[in-house]
Amino acid sequence: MIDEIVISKAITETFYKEFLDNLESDVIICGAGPSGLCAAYYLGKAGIKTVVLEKSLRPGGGLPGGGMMFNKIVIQQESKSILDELGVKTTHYKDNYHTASSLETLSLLLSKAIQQGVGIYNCINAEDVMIVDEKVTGVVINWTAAELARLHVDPLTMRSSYVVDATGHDAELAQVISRKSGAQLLTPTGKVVGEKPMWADKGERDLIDNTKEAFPGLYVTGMAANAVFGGPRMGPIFGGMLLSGKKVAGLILDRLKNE
Ligand code: 48F
Repeated sequence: MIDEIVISKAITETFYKEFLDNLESDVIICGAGPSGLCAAYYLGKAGIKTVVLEKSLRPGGGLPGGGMMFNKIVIQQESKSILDELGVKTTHYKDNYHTASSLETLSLLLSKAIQQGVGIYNCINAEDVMIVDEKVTGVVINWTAAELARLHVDPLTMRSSYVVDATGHDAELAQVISRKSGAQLLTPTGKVVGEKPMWADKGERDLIDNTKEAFPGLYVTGMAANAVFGGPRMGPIFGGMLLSGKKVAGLILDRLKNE
């Protein structure tokens, strides 16, 4: 016999046990697009307690849509080893270009990150950061549903040693910091510089340089990195997103090791 209340208890108890444990972690990554998930996979693999917050129902950001809903992505040779490691099938197209299924890439990034022990929460919006003594110490969270319905509901908080802004083009966490009175980002202007027009080659190269700390305790990866430090957009070439995620994981690992 199947009891409806047992089902309800199983879901809520299992969720909250894990959620309570994840209220404090080493790294919180905001945004489950390709860069955020790739960072999560490498941090999880290194044994770092990592949490990913995704405001949408469906993780993946711009990944499943490929290019204009043709659900393929292009990656360059330099990033192919990441997809190889995840077990994603790639096809050589020509020269430096390989293709892959955007859906296979998403499903393997997501499942491998979860298998490395990363706690991934969809439907949760990181609406703000906590800043204590001039350093980001965590995020302010609420259900996306509360935001969508414009409900006046006070948020909760999650604490971590480092926070990663992987929120894509809008660089939501860096933006929210730059709106705080007196806060200066580690950019040439002290503010979000803003994304530049499409230029795939430069965008992909700048992205790696721009993947770094943007405010004490806050790192930026993926499109958020180019938005914050002023690199071009690059369209549906995803190698840079993966390399950026891997780089930010490495930078944070070094910081954690040296503490
Ligand atoms: O936009 P998104 O895929 O970011 P990305 O990892 O990758 C960019 C590419 O998809 C593409 C591109 C390729 O060349 O340029 O655009 O930089 O994923 C960002 C994710 O963050 C979520 C959002 O729903 C998406 O899934 N997100 C955005 N703001 C928040 C958030 C927030 N405040 N809290 C939680 N999740």
